[in-house]
Amino acid sequence: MNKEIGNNFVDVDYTIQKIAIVKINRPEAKNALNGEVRKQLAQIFSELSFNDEINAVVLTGGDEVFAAGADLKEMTATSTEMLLRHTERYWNAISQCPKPVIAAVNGYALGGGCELAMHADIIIAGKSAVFGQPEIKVGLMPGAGGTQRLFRAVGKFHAMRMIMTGAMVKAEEAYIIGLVSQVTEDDQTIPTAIQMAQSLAKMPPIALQQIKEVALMSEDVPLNAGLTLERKAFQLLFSTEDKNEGVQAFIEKRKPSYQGK
Ligand code: CO8
Repeated sequence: MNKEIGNNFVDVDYTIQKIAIVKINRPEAKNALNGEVRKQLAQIFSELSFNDEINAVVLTGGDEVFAAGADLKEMTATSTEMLLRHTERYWNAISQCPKPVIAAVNGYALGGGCELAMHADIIIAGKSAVFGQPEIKVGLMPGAGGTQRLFRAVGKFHAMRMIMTGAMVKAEEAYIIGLVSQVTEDDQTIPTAIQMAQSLAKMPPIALQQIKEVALMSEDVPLNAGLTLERKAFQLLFSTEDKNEGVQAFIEKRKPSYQGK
C-alpha cells in the first residue's frame, strides 16, 4: 500500500512488513523543506509513533538528494511571523518518534536537510552524500538543531568549522568525524537502510524504545541521573514477555519470536 498525503510532497511506503519508508518527494526544488513538506513529515511521524504495525522507519529523499535545506523562497517572514509558525512542533513530531529511525542519505543534506538527517538514530550515507550547514552564507544560522545536535555528534571543532564557514562535508569525511553511521555505494543506500530496518523490526520493540529514550536522554542529564534512568529501564524490561522469550530462545538454541509485550 502506498499512502499519499496532501500535495504528495512526502510518500510513505508500507509494503514491507513492520517498516515504513518515508520519502520526501520534491525533486524540482532539491527536496527543499517548505512548510508543507515539514507539516506532512510531522503528520506522518505522529501517525507512525502510534502505529502498532510499524517497528522501524526509513527516512529518505530518494536516490539523488536528501534535502537542500529550508525553502529559501519562504524566508521572507518577519521574526514574529517566524515565531508564530511554531515549526518546533513539526520537528518535535520527528524527534519524539519512539521507534528507530534510519536516514538514508544520497546527495545534498544541507541546512535543515542536515538537521533532519540528525533527527534520525542511524544515518546511512551513499558516497554522493554531502552534509553541511550553509545558513551562514545566506545571513542565517542553523535553526533546527545544527548548533546542538551537530555539536554533540561531532564535537566542537568539526561542528564550528561546518557551522561558521558553511563548509560542505562529503560522505567519507562525515563518517570519519562521526556524522554518519555507515557509507555505502549510492545504489545501496536505501537497500542498506531497509535491510537494517527489517532487522530492527525483528528486535524486541519495547527494549528498542527504551534504548532510544534513555540513550537520547543522556545528552540532557548528568551522568548519575542517566545511569539511574538506564538502570530503571533495564529493570523494567524484566517484566516483558519478550525478555523471557529472548532468554528462553537462547537456552533452547532457537530464533526468538518477539511480540512487543
Ligand atoms: N530552497 C528553495 N529552493 C531550493 C533550495 C532551497 N534550500 N535548494 C535548491 N532549490 C531549488 C533551486 O532554486 C532550483 O530551483 P529552480 O530550478 O526553480 O531555479 C532547484 O532547486 C535546483 O537547484 P540548483 O539549480 O541550485 O541545483 P544545483 O545542483 O546547481 O545546486 C545546491 C544544488 C548546492 C543544493 C543549491 O541549490 C543550493 O546551494 N541550495 C541552497 C542550500 C542552502 O543554503 N540550504 C540552507 C537553507 S537555510 C536552512 O536550511 C535553515 C534551517 C533552519 C531551520 C530548518 C527549517 C527546515
